[in-house]
Amino acid sequence: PRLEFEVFTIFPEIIEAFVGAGLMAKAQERDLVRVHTTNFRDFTSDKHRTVDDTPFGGGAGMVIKPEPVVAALESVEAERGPMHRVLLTPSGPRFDQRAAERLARKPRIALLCGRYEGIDDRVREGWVDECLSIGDFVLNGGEVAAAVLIEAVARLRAGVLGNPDSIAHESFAAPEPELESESELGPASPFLGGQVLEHPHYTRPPSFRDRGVPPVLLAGDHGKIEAWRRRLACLRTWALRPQLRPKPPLPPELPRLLAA
Ligand code: 6GU
Repeated sequence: PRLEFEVFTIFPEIIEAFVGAGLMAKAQERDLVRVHTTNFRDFTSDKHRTVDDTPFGGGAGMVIKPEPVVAALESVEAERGPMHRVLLTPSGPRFDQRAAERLARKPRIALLCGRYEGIDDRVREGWVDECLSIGDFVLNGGEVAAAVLIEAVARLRAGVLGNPDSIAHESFAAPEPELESESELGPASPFLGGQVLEHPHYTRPPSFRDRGVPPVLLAGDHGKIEAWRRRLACLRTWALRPQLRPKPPLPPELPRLLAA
């Protein structure tokens, strides 16, 4: 089953450059993913193709007018079918791995990218299924956030990732049907939401500018290597992601995971 994104923006070239390279380009060539872009400006009716206007009530900045946004949505849905409609806005709930997994189960996703002070809020009120933000910082527009979301969601679909082998054996649990298993943040761990950071990785040379590699990785005992990796994943998550720490009562398997 193919995954389709419909991106609505006044800068389609940002999205097209992003999906035109690397694994996103490959996934599109193989027709695992399709990304369409629609320019709000093509749905204006004045000579200057105006998409924005000053805010009612005054204040700084400009607001994207509702008419071209809704006209663009309705046109694309009439042509290519209904979509799960996502508005990218810094005021939305945080986009995280759980949201990526949820969106990876949708067949068609619309991403609405604001610019300026945002899109007239009546669009959100009447024509949007959910809002999402990629973090507590301000971007000039939603295009980079859309690229982040597309990459995080598309790589969960079967076949999109470069080498599924390298991920499958790192996962602590069986993958969901049609979803690739995860590496950096995986399911099934004692941490909140099952999310755990990946263990450290090293490759040749075994000594680089006086810095060695943990000896257990060079000794060839794969049982010990797996135990070390699980321990380091737990330690890293505990130390670097305090918000993912399990709340008491601690899961009984934790002491064993952290034992040397
Ligand atoms: Cl989704 N949009 C914008 N403009 N800024 C953001 C964001 C989104 N997420 C974090 N900052």
